[in-house]
Amino acid sequence: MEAPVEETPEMSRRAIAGTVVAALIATAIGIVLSYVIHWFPAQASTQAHNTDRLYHVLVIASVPIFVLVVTVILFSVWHFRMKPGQELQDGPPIHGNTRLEVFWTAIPAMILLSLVSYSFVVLHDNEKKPAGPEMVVEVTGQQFAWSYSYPSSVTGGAPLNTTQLYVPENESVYFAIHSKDVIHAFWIPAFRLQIDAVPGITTHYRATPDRLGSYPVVCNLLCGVGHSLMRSTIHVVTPEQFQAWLQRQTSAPASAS
Ligand SMILES: [Cu+2]
Repeated sequence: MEAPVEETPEMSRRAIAGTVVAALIATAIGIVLSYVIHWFPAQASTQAHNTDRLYHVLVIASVPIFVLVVTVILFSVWHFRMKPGQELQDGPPIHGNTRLEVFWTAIPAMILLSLVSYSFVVLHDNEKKPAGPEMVVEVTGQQFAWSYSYPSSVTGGAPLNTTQLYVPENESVYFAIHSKDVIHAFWIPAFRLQIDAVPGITTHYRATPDRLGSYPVVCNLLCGVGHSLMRSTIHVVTPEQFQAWLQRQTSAPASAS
């Protein structure tokens, strides 16, 4: 049988140093990957910027913690593995370490508390009523389509019922969301916003579109056989284009679909 190799302090130090370097490299790779790969669709609202910033803060906080935990586990498995000749030996009887336990409870608690506070601030900001004007759009989910209604405060005349969703850039939109049958979820991925459409109650969220273009609107709650087809498009246009669109819809209601 092979004799157990006694480890010198020098070997131990070298093993720890190598592990620390590997952990730092893994952390850097994790954080860089979260930036270089575009994981999400375009950001088309101020809320999307806030939400994605929060996501990046969470990633930057989580990657080092994940790497630390995995590194300690892998290092312990490898460094303290059973060596030939130790088959019948038991580990040292350790009952605890109060200082270490206080430390590893207090630090994660502080990290969690700060992340929770920051998340709260972001969500609160996203839901805040803007100082400027706000436009209301009524959204109705029904198996298996979305329809929209622009109240007279927007049209200046009779409410406009349509299956098209146009909103002007840089103006806050208050989506009041209803359902006629079952629970749906009104999701605009490019805005990073989603809320359930629930029969009997009105839910809402606000968004300030800040990027021109057309983006998918998706029902994100299984609502029946046609759920996967329950999609629509939101068009973010300039205020002038929005007014022109409104004019076309209200003057020729027959073509409003
Ligand atoms: Cu659905």
